[in-house]
Amino acid sequence: MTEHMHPDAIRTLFSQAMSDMYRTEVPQYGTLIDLVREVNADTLVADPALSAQLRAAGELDRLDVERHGAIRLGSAQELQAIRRMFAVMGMFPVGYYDLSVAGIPVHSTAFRPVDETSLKRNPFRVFTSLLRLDLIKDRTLVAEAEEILNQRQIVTDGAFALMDRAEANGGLTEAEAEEFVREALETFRWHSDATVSAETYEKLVAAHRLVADVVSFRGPHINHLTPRTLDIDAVQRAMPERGIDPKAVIEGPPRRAADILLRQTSFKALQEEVIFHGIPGTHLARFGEIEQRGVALTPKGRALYDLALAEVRAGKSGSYTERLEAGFAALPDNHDTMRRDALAFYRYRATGTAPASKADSLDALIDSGALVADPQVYEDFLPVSAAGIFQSNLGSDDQSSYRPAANKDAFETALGAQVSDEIALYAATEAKSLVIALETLGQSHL
Ligand code: OOG
Ligand code: NI
Repeated sequence: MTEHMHPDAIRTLFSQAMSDMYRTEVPQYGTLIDLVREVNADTLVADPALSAQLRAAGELDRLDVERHGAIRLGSAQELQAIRRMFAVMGMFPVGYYDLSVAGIPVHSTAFRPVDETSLKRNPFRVFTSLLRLDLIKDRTLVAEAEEILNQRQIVTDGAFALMDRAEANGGLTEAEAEEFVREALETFRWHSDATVSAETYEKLVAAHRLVADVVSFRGPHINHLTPRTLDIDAVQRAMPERGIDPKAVIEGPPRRAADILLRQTSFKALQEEVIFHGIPGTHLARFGEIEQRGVALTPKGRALYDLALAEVRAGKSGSYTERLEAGFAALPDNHDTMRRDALAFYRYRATGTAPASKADSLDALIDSGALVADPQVYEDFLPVSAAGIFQSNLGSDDQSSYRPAANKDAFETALGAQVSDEIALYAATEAKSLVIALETLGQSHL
């Protein structure tokens, strides 16, 4: 019997290797990681209640390893190869994001762990976009782009061999896993030698900067890695002191007492030197980003979020921050109300103190302290925020808008699998945790 390394452990090896590689490729990322670690440590000291809550919910340990990355792919074959690669590390496609509404010719999913234990060990996720050449008008250029993409192989032979072996044997040994991570890393490495001429590159840029970014290189270089901070405003303020130039506004909800969903900000993409068939030039590619995560919202809560954000974005009076705060007034800023109004998802746990008699409501059990509802971290992404991040790192001249054309079916066909519904995952976690907690407390009648 050969021992297989747990996919969660392979994911941790991979996420660490990616972080080390990106630190050498983009030194500002290292600066940002250090800053986030300092701010998180300060926040936990200054807010013992938050610290205790995270520890009790089992979420403190994942904080230091937590990050997400993003890649952009050119074809269905590439997307399928990447799906198989991530599956070896326990990362599966969750959610569908249509970015065409924001003028970006891609649709996306997030590869991430899905079960609770795996999320607690290491929630590493990769926002993965597939280029939509069907939205590009210049069909001659599209044919040329497809031809170029057909000639590249983004996954090494060594990685393919180990993916075959993992699928056949149901896993990889530790030695195989280490080799697999080394091979997988090659897919996401930066290449400063483009595969196209300067002239072709300019034509691709004219179609859309994103087309050029996907088509002109040997592989889907990781374009950012994002650590999770507990205080994004503090990091945003401190960035300039460390020589980092952040984008002007933080995407997502305003600062709140009870964090919801996801707040994100990035530093501008670097102008990098690239050789186009022997001719030096530049390309805007890689950037840095930080995020603060809050509770996952139910469809009812999310509808309120979407409405508030739309109002804020349409509004003209006051500063963006003022409009944000006013616009979000309709979303109660405390977990108790959000839970009672079914606006957000929670995970229930029993504390040591079981009540002697039968409680007559869930709220009574919670008030007595026997039952605790921890907010479930939002593990996914937000399309409007993602569009803001894309735009800020592509250069703001790309504002073309496509006819909104979400096409989840086409995406799943290209993927060769269905994406999971993130809402169903949060709802299942909540329901399961409640059954177990009530059983533990002898309160299954509720
Ligand atoms: C992905 C941008 C989206 C996020 O955190 O929303 C993203 C990209 O630029 O490829 O990473
Ligand atoms: Ni990101």
